[in-house]
Amino acid sequence: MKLYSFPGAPNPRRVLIFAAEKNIALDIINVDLMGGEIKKPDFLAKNPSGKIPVLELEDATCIAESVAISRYLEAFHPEPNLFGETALETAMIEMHHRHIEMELHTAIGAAWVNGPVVASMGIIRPIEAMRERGDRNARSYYERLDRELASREYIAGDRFTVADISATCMIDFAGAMVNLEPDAGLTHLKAWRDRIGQRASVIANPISG
Ligand SMILES: N[C@@H](CCC(=O)N[C@@H](CS)C(=O)NCC(=O)O)C(=O)O
Repeated sequence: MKLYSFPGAPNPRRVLIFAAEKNIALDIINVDLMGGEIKKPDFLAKNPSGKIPVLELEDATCIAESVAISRYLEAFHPEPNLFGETALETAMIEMHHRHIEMELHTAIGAAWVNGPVVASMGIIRPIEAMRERGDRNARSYYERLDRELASREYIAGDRFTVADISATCMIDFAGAMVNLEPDAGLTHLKAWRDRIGQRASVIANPISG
């Protein structure tokens, strides 16, 4: 299986860490993200959204969206389970994962696309009020996570799941590229990040690529 990726990009990194947890070997193809390769017809035929990651199967079927790819991998490699075992656990992981994606990822994404790095690429016109709101919402979500992680070890409960992968990839990206490193005073969030950072799957797939 081929994975279209880019070193350090947060969404492909979610899949790389997920696959590493399950010891799944992927054939990594790094696209020319800056050169606009993923907006050209050849790549749009693989993913009409023009984004990575994309998983290409042996028969050339392409799966986009990091969660869809991860679910596919989990179906074929169920161990270790990362999406939930029982009905209740699956629902709880899904709930926390959706909160991370729809609230934290959205906030960091707004701060990123309206921030100085994207502005310097001249791709879109930044809106400062959107950057400020994304920044505020991300920091407020960090505080929420810090409160939640005071009473449990992982994002969705007492074990490592896909929700931890999505959260760590986005927070690492926010710290490295969006000037949104969590405050050092958020000690429960920091302890969680240190815990996640010790995993072999995360060490093997650093944010810097
Ligand atoms: N919801 C998608 C997001 C994919 C995404 O935004 N990927 C980024 C790289 S981390 C990308 O391709 N950006 C290029 C662009 O949007 O033009 C997923 O989870 O896979």
